[in-house]
Amino acid sequence: MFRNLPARIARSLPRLDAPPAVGDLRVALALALVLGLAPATGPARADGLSLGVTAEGVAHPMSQRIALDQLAAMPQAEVRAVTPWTEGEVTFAGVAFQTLAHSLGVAGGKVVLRALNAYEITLNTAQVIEDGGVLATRMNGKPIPIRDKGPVWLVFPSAERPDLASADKAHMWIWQVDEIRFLAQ
Ligand SMILES: Nc1nc2c(c(=O)[nH]1)N[C@H]1C(S)=C(S)[C@@H](COP(=O)(O)O)O[C@H]1N2
Ligand SMILES: [Mo]
Repeated sequence: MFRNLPARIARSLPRLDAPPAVGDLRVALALALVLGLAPATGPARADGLSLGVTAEGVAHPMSQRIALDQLAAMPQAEVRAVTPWTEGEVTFAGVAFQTLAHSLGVAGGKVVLRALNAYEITLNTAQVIEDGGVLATRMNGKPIPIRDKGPVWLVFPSAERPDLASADKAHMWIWQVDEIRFLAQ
């Protein structure tokens, strides 16, 4: 769907002369501007090059796929992590889960994360935020190949908080994330 993006952006960018009625609308428009996105037109398609983001039950529901380079254009966060799946201490960078949630006007409720391998799990949005979750797209400065659990991996600052990588938190480290769906709060 991104092949036609320039034309689609031109047709679909929010009107800047119309003041947003409510705060929710303002953040939704801000996100749309940051991402430069057109609304999704078809069913989400796993392609490993983009991330599906859906928000239901918010003032302005949305469902669209975000290209990885558009994710990289959003404010980036960095975490240092030690995990059972990596060697030594690694540095992850990407969009903080909190940044994405707040951009959409989502403050709580549940979130469903689905991976390229169809692994799906429902987490508590506030918990992911509190634990410092980051949607990592870079590991030690480099994009993460699918075979190394990329291109998007939900990670946590386990270097400073080893409990975040313990057995009872391991299920939160979803790799090969393909789709994030925020549910009604
Ligand atoms: N994409 C994806 N992420 C995933 C999983 C998975 O099957 N697919 N399993 C989760 C679970 S339940 C755990 S405990 C940890 C560790 O999985 P492992 O023990 O198979 O390495 O990864 C989590 N992230
Ligand atoms: Mo697990």
